[in-house]
Amino acid sequence: MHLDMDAFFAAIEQLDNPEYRGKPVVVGADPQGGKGRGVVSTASYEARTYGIHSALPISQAYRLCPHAIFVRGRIQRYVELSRKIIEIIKNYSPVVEQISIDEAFVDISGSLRLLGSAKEIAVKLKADILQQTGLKASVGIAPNKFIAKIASDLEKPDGLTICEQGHEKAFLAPLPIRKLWGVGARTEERLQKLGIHTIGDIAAFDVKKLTEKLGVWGFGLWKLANGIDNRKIGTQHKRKSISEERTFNEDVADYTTVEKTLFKIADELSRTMRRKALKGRTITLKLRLEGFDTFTRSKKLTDYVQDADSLRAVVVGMFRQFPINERKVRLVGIAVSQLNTLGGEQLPLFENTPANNKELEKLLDELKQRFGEKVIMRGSFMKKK
Ligand code: TTP
Ligand code: MG
Repeated sequence: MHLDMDAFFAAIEQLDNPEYRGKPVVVGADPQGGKGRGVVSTASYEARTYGIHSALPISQAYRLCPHAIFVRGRIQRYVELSRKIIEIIKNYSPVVEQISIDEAFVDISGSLRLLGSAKEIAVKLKADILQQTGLKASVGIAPNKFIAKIASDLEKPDGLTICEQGHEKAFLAPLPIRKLWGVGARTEERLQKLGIHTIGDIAAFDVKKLTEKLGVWGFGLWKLANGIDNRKIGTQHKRKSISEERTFNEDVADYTTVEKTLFKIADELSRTMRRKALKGRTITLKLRLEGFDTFTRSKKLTDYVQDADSLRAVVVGMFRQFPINERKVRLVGIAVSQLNTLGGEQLPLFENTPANNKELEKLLDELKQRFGEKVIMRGSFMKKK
């Protein structure tokens, strides 16, 4: 079973603010009367009828529907409900693999004798979630993960879609290739040139020819299209990355400002990582330049890191090397991936990492926790009066 909540952030806003119900709600950056610069996190289904969707620039969302209710996210509340939903799911099976804030795979094959058919389980689970949280979920049930995930999306919102064993190929055949994992606009175009429009077209395509055209990846696609996916549902799925980004109010031409912002983000990210006892080995710089061109640069380190100094050094290094050609910067962000929980860490052997720094960061965390964010800050963040 794959379960995915409907318009998750927006549905929670409608839940907590009854006056928003039945209306277009857009969760995301501040639209600032159409001049806002961030993006849409998600939109209620009412707002989607205007063409608003996740990742759309907020200014465009404003243009499409200026009378929508625009709200900033309240991530803590969303996490709280996400946890509650996972707990409810665990009443139906202990094998739950959460894959994002609002979706999870559930292996219900061991629950059938106790709880009834797959469909009965899904109906009860959806009703439980609605009753205990006031939120609606869409569920897909299939013989494997890949099809279950596709199925949960087909009848959204409040959907329940089942693909019976033995019907995998027939179920997939009429669907557009976009539904296949990893097929974006570019691949879609390449496949269409080969006369491929549906998943059924891929399944029927000569596998050798497809592999010639697309490489091993073509073989992967062909297998999925034929309903073959043997991945198990893993319970202790780890979070893959942690990130923070900032959209500037105006495109920034002064790169010192950009670097300072990177410092700030590194500081915050490092604090979050300490709070969650995480460290990471791959550091990614995200850069969006004027005109919305977006780039990422990653670096894999030899050691797992968590401290702000390391994050800063790596991202600023990548930023300085980036062929920016005097273009202005719209957004910067940092992501840390290849995460690991703390303990048993390999300390760098040949680098000079002052133990003092760790102590300092710990102290800063404690101060901020006790006296608030602004009680102490690095000199480089201070504004000249
Ligand atoms: P999704 O499940 O992709 O979207 P959704 O739950 O809002 O809508 P639906 O599933 O009914 O199509 O993502 C879950 C939440 O994650 C979403 O409510 C907000 C957040 N999110 C973002 O912040 N940015 C994004 O680009 C996406 C896709 C999601
Ligand atoms: Mg969802």
